[in-house]
Amino acid sequence: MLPPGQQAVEGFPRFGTHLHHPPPAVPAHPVIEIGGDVTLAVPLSDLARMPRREVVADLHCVAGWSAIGLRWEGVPFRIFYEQVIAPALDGADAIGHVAFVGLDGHRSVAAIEDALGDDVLIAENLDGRPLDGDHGAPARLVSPSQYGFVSTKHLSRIEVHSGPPTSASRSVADRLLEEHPRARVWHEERHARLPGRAVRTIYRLLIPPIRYLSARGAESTSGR
Ligand SMILES: Nc1nc2c(c(=O)[nH]1)N[C@H]1C(S)=C(S)[C@@H](COP(=O)(O)O)O[C@H]1N2
Ligand SMILES: [Mo]
Repeated sequence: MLPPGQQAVEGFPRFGTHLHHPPPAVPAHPVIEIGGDVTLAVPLSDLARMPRREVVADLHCVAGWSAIGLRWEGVPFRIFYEQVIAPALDGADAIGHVAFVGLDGHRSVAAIEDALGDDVLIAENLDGRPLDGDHGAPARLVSPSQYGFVSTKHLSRIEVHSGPPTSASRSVADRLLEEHPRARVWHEERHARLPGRAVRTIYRLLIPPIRYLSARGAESTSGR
């Protein structure tokens, strides 16, 4: 069963706000920087020593397509938070939000209760293979209960904040299309200021052109 307003797609297309831009180059020694209320640099190779798990889940883009049955493997974000981030916090302020930033500048924000959900992973493998450039090499966030824009690919920076996240976008269009702060797929929380149902039709029309542009910027067009 799919969340309201979603349609299954064949395979797993590369899709994103990057449109035709090729995937960013993977650094020789990738690091996840931690910023906001703590400053740390965690080599990605450290993940190999942490508890890991597999999550089989669908990925739901806010535009209305869903890729079915993806098998992700990596470190649960909750474990990463508890073992790496929390010990470095001074404990004075409760963390309310987490921002996930990619090598290409993509930035998503999740409430701490959503980021610490059971199914949220820092994934390094998809369907038994290391992530390719299309789907977020060398590591990406996967938060299957939230719309795809939360699942930042090419993860390079995580920020933890006690205060509310600041939004730079101030134009009328930006405010109208402001992302929902929870973005839960089963609640159809597509946008902060518009009911989810209201944007279904217009988004559906945007799927083919975005998919076409994203595939043109892709490293491989082989799909899964
Ligand atoms: N770094 C980065 N992560 C990103 C995006 C992006 O443009 N850049 N797009 C997001 C959106 S809108 C969606 S739906 C999913 C799509 O994941 P896929 O390209 O692996 O299909 O990635 C998300 N993560
Ligand atoms: Mo998306």
